[in-house]
Amino acid sequence: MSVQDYIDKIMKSTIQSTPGQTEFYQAVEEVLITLEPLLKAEPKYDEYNILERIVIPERQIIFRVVWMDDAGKIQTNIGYRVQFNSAIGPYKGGLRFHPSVNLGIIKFLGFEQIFKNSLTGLPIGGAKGGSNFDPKGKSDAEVMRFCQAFMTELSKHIGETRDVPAGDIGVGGREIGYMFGQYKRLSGKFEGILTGKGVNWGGSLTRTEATGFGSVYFAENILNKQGDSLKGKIATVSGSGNVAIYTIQKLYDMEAKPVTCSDSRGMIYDENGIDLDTLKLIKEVHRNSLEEYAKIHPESTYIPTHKYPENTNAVWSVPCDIAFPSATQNELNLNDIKNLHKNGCILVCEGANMPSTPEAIEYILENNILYGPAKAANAGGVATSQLEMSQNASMQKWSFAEVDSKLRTIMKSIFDLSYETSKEFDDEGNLMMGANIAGFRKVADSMIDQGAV
Ligand code: NDP
Ligand code: 2IT
Repeated sequence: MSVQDYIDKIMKSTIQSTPGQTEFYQAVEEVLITLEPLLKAEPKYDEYNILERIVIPERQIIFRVVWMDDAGKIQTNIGYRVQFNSAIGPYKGGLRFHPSVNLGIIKFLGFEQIFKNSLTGLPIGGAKGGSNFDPKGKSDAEVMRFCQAFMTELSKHIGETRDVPAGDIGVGGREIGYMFGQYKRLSGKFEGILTGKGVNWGGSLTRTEATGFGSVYFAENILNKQGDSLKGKIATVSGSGNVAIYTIQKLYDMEAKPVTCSDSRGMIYDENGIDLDTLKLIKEVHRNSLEEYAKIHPESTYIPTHKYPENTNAVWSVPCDIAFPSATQNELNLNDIKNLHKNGCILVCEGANMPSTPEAIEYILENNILYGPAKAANAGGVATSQLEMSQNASMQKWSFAEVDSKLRTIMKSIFDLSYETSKEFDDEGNLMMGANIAGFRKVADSMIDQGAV
């Protein structure tokens, strides 16, 4: 069977056996297509049925989460944990709380996590979980009761050498705290079963900042290779959550100017550069809409989402040198990348998971726009989570500077590995191909070593 037929066969059986999981198919197809040169060079992956195995999670847990709201009414949500692949280490990956969450979304995230975690060079397998619970508009007490109910079931499936969840969209320090507290109450043990913990109770310094910082370090590596740097560059950033905020912060450290941010309701364009203190106050402290930013900075522009021109994201119509999609999947489409290209954007660096549509990626590659693919560019978060696990296991606490320096080294090594792998397969600089092949190869070879499991 030709490699193309092998890939088609896997896609077909995936769609047939797991109907309706659109985002999952998108993530699988992207990886399989880029693996083509490796599969041609190494027939052993076909012989050992690696593709057939790798697209099926080792285990998926789906459960009912029942909790009581402030009015005394019983509420119900669905909880998920997809333990995708443990070939190179215990399952590791975030939890997403957002009304859009379904099994297909958790599976796309879990599948990508396998290769991202492998790329970090650290011993962590791939997983993802979450719930269709919407933390927006809920009181702290409601969020706490939900988190406790969620952890009551999840606790049966995790452990510090088994599966270590963390944050993602809608899950930050507050949610990790409530879940950690509940795990401790149930088990009677103070264990590193989650990462992103508070720094007073087992968390690592720099974990909060790590994904955004890492994404900017990755962009700097890409530019350095071209003899360029971030200094003086104008950047557009989408999102205004954990990843976006610390992307913006690190861009200032690197003497670039971030001029946009966004949330689900709208976007801000501030030509003078986004005011980080105001952004943190609105989003981290008050959990409010970005509309508040324009009230504090009347010179900035606020555009509500419903006013975006048909099928475009207003953030990507702002002229920039570099774009950092850092909100959610499929937030940058073909129209958006054409707008960016027209306005002189030279690099797209993905802080979010799968933020660019397949058509946008095709356009990026065809037009030689520099590209930091998500699995590589946003791996700083999970890498630092593993540093948190290391500190927990050895009962140590490292300084901010020490963790930040390790993070920077890891991002450089992910860049180098992706770059060298792209060269090995005669497509120098195609980091998407390089990252996917490098991430896959280590996991696939480990699966072969471990036999029929
Ligand atoms: P947060 O919940 O902290 O922030 C998410 C941001 O994106 C918010 O501004 C939110 O707006 C916006 N957003 C979420 N969903 C949508 C949507 N459907 N449409 C428009 N805007 C939306 O999440 P993170 O910053 O942690 O995550 C952002 C991205 O980065 C995700 O793709 C995540 O998977 C990825 N990621 C996160 C890592 C981490 O360590 N946290 C690590 C690697 C990747 P609003 O405020 O209105 O909700
Ligand atoms: O997508 C991701 O890499 C994350 N949400 C972070 C996962 C982790 O375990 O820190």
